Amino acid sequence: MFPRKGASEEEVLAELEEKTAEDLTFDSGRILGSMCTYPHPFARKVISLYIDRNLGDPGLHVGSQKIEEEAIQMLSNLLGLEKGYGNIVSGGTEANILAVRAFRNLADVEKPELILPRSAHFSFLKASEMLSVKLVWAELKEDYSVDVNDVERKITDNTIGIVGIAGTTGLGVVDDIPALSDLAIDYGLPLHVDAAFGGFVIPFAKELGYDLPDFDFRLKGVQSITIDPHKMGMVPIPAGGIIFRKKKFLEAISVPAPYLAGGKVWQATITGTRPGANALAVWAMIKHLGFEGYKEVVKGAMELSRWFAGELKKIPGVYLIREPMLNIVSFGTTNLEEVEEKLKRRGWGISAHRGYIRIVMMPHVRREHLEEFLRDLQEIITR
Ligand code: 0PR
Repeated sequence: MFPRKGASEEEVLAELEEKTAEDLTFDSGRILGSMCTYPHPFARKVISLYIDRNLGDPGLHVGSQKIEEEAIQMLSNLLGLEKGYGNIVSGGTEANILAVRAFRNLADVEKPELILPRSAHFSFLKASEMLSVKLVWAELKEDYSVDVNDVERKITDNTIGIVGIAGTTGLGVVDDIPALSDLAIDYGLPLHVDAAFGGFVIPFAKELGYDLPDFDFRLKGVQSITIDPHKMGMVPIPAGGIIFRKKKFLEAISVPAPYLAGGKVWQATITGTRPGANALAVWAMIKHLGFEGYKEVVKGAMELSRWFAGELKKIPGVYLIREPMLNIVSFGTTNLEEVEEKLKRRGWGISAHRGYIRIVMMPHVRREHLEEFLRDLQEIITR
């Protein structure tokens, strides 16, 4: 019911506290299966300072728009591009939809088809439905990366583009993007890389010496990349990123918004009115942590995941789905569904995929949390 009379702030806050008591919180250490984390305090500060900025009307907030642009350039640089074109958006879903939209709008085919790995995120189902693009699924190999030969077999005259994933949702697998890039060039098709998760991990992990495939604009077939600051970038939700190699992709999805304060403005994002504060927080976090700062975060997360994978292997009845490539460790157990149920009942926020449990070493996950989790797991399994 919409209340006729308002309540005091104290009353409302008390009710909120009571109702959210059911929520799991990141700082409790119980959330182990999420790709989100407790936002960095500095990002929170920036958000609260600039909460009123609207990038949907950049003529009003000219400075903020320039900052968004700088954030896009810094992300482009991270991804091996001197100048990129894109936006800070609401998340990986919007970014992926925008990439498919650009590919479709630029392709001159009647029945557009997109080839993507079986491991692709469900956001592509939304893109498919909204944009009337048929999804053509490519099979995975034994190591759960996409079978590039199968991708090639599935190319037709109706193909508008190819998707590769740099950090799959379930297992954190990085596809063979170099081979996909070569294929894309051979067939004159654009390649989109979904690095929603991996974008803020792989560049740092590579410098730390982890052996991971190239995945970004350094590969000439890659035309667009999704990279989400609200995952490993530690920026508050919503903050996704879409970067295109060329201006034509952004132009292909831009519509005119003629009456705004800035005069005739072109808008490519799905959302109209959209948070400037989050784009500013992306910029501020990159400036504040720098490459070295993010590298430290990734170092901790990668080391923790290697240690955790090793510990899991010691528990009889528990097996890894594959050796982790990034900071995601997924494992199966005997009586998996029962184990999942019992873990959840003990208050663990885990992500139960079909056939395995996914643990994501986000910055809020610490070794002591995982030790407690391992004890619970062992207890449940040996009972
Ligand atoms: N691409 C990939 C590879 C993803 O893993 C995800 C989200 C997306 C795109 C879509 O991103 P948005 O959710 O930002 O639109 N992957 C997470 C997942 O499905 C999303 C998530 C995050 C789920 C936090 C749960 C959670 O607690 O696991």
